[in-house]
Amino acid sequence: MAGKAKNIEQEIAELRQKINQHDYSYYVLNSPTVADVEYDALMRRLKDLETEQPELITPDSPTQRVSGQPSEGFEEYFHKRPMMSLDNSYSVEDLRDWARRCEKLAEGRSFDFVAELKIDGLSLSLIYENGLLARGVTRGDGTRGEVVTANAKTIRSVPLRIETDRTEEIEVRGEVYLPHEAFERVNRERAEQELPTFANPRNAASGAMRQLDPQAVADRHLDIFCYQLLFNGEPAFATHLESLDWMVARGLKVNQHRKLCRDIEEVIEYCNEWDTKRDGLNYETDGIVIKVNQVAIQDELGTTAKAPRWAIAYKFPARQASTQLMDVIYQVGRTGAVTPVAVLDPVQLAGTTVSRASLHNSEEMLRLGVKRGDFVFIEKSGEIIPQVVKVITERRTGNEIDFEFPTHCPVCQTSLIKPEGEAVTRCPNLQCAAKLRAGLLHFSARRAMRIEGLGEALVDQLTSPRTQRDKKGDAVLDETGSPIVLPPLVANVADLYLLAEKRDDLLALERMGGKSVDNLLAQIETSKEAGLARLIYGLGIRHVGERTAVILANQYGSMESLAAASAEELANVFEVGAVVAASIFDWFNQPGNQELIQRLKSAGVKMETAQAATESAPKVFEGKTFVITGTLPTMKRDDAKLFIEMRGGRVSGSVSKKTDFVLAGADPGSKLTKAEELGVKVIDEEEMLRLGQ
Ligand code: 1X8
Repeated sequence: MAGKAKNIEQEIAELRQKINQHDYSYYVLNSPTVADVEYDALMRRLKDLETEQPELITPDSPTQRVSGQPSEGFEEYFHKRPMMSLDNSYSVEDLRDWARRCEKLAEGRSFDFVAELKIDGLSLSLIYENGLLARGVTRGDGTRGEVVTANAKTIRSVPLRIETDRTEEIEVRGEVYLPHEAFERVNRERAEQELPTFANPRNAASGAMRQLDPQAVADRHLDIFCYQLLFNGEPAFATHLESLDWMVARGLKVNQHRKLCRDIEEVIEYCNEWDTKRDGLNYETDGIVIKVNQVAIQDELGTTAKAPRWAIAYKFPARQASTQLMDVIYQVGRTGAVTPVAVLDPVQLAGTTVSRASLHNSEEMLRLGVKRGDFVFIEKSGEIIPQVVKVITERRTGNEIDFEFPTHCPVCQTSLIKPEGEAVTRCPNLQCAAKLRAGLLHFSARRAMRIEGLGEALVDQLTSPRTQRDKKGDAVLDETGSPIVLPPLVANVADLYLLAEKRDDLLALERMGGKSVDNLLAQIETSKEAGLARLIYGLGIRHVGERTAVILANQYGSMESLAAASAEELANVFEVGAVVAASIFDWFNQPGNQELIQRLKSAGVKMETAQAATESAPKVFEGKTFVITGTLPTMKRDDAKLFIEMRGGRVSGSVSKKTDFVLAGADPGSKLTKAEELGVKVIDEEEMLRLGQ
């Protein structure tokens, strides 16, 4: 028995080492060394062993990155050395002045500057005790921060242990940020769930760090760049560059862009270089941080109450502009959400003319306090659409007029609703034309049915009433002399599939030549094969994003079974919660939606997945319990589980006398041993597939 325990300990140690190595390659070096499936298998094996022997779990085990229950609040922590902010400079003259002050205070001793990118995120202090990550602390007010260790651990580039013989407390400070693609994903998902979107990556990152649920933080995919190293609260080495090198060597993530500069002119050159180069990065940088490299000189220069004198932030020229807010229009989205959009006096900003900016929702309008006629600052950062960031109250004349957020839908005049505690105002009318337009655009989007010829201008025409015209293009009049008005060509997504019969009507639309019509009709035809997941997503059911759509398609195999599912059944689907389940159930039970599905089906839109055949498979595993262990040769564990469940079987996590089959792959865990001890039948993937025929 002692021998076995020793083996498990050793295997656990090896697994952790491998996983840490892969994490480092992937998250710090950005160069993966292993396929996802292999990585998942290592992680699963480690989790299995740790479940079996929980006493072997250590706080630095890779399984502990997302652990613990949501907490009630954060503890306070006093920083050993204040976490100061930096003084800002906005011109090269500011920089030269600063350099002169440094030289004066250095009293003739020579020193260098180090220039690094200033990351637009939030500061975090990581405290290691005996090499182990003991605490993650926010900056707070600079003196006192909040302990957010569980959240810090979800950042995959943060090592949970540093290899070192040092016995002092090691403190690493850095900037937590959200890469652009993570930011865009977070906002896309929030929009889908109708939560307010974040104005910029910094807000999204700091919002995440203050979450009480570590799982929610992990989902946001934060990252960090480390920039300062302290041993027992004191600068670690004689120069800043040595600190950076030490951190790099210990596997901490340090931004690769930095420059040792002999004088301030070199620094200025570097600042100018990055003002344009910054667009190519996948994270936001808002300037350059310049530090005196030699710690002895830093000490000589000292600090003011707020900031060190030995460092300064050069801020890139703001991509901000001021302009006048002429009006606010209210756009109604696919789900009926009403979004206020500022109409601006057009202004040049970072190379484009901006005439619209988002105001997000009614609460944001209140926060900004905008009035019609106000001069406002607008800002554009990275790829993000322009935002109104501030009202210039100094420029008010007294003639500005308050906005009243509409009480009725600007398109269909239905009374709007704003549920208590939600930021979003919504039009509840199911037939609202604005929703139809937005719904058609969503249905045809690239991620859904991919009908690319169906742009906004065309959707507007397709959903508007038309005037009947004769061959010459003149309006046809009725006997009273009024033009004859025809109903819109498209009243729902199923009508798109009738357009092939209405070529002439399409040709009569503006900017629709024979070629555009042919292209459009070809794309509509092809979209029939988009597949069940894209179709489910394209229907625009509230809370059903792309990922949920894929899960539902895999689980149900056909639109018919999905439409027949009860809310309770839906809520039991892996990763589909009660709110999402209720929303799906409601959608299928709203008047007209079942009919819509029938019409899509008659039009020939594909409504089954490839595996749907298995849906009708005989329930050959009825009443049988399976346990899966190890890595299967071709199937993912979830797929094998689905295969079994679709045939009426059940998959359990642990082997007992009641288990009928253990499905074993490569590197099976202790479950296989247990099965053999209990005499449970062990099968491989091939045999399972055969039995399931
Ligand atoms: C803040 C930041 C620093 C650095 C980068 N980004 C920041 N936001 C850096 O040193 N490379 S230093 C700093 C601070 O001291 N408040």
